[in-house]
Amino acid sequence: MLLRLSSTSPFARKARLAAAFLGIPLEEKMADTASSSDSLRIENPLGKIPTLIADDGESYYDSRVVLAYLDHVAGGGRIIPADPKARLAAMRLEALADGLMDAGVLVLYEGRFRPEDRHEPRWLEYQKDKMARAVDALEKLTPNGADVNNGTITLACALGFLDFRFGGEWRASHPRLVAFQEAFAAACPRFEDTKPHA
Ligand SMILES: N[C@@H](CCC(=O)N[C@@H](CS)C(=O)NCC(=O)O)C(=O)O
Repeated sequence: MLLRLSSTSPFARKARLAAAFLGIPLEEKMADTASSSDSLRIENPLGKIPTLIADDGESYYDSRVVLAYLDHVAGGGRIIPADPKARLAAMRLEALADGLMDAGVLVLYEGRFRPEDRHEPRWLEYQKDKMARAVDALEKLTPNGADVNNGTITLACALGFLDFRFGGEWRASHPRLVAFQEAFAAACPRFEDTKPHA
């Protein structure tokens, strides 16, 4: 199985952590999302990472589908809870943490794709408000970092992304999330060595 990724993508980190937790070996190949000649755009028409190419050549994306596929390969019910209520809670946690990362990525892309004098402050504030509301809601949810599932994997990656790209400001006023991240790091292999770096 081949994972297309970058060393900084928090969504790709989800796939790396899920595979490590499940004991599934993944070959990794860096992708250049900006390059029209990268085969990523054939493997995934959206040109996004992560994209997983299974041994039979089938491509899986986005990160939620990749996690579901890896869980299936591992026999099912390992990182996607089998119990319907627990599954819905984990899926919602994943959706919230994914949304936090989506908003953060949009903030970053404003800087990457538009010259500074054309940044739209209202748009940036709109996205940053989403991020702030999501972090506050996540703190209230008090997720258990020792319980590794699709929701907690995504939350751990979202917090790592905030550390890397937004200076870890969330830490000062969200002690339960700090405790969550520590518990998750102890429970899930490769949390340290998949930390994003430039
Ligand atoms: N919903 C997607 C989001 C993935 C995503 O936004 N990946 C970014 C890198 S962090 C990307 O591929 N950006 C390139 C682009 O949008 O063209 C997922 O969960 O996999």
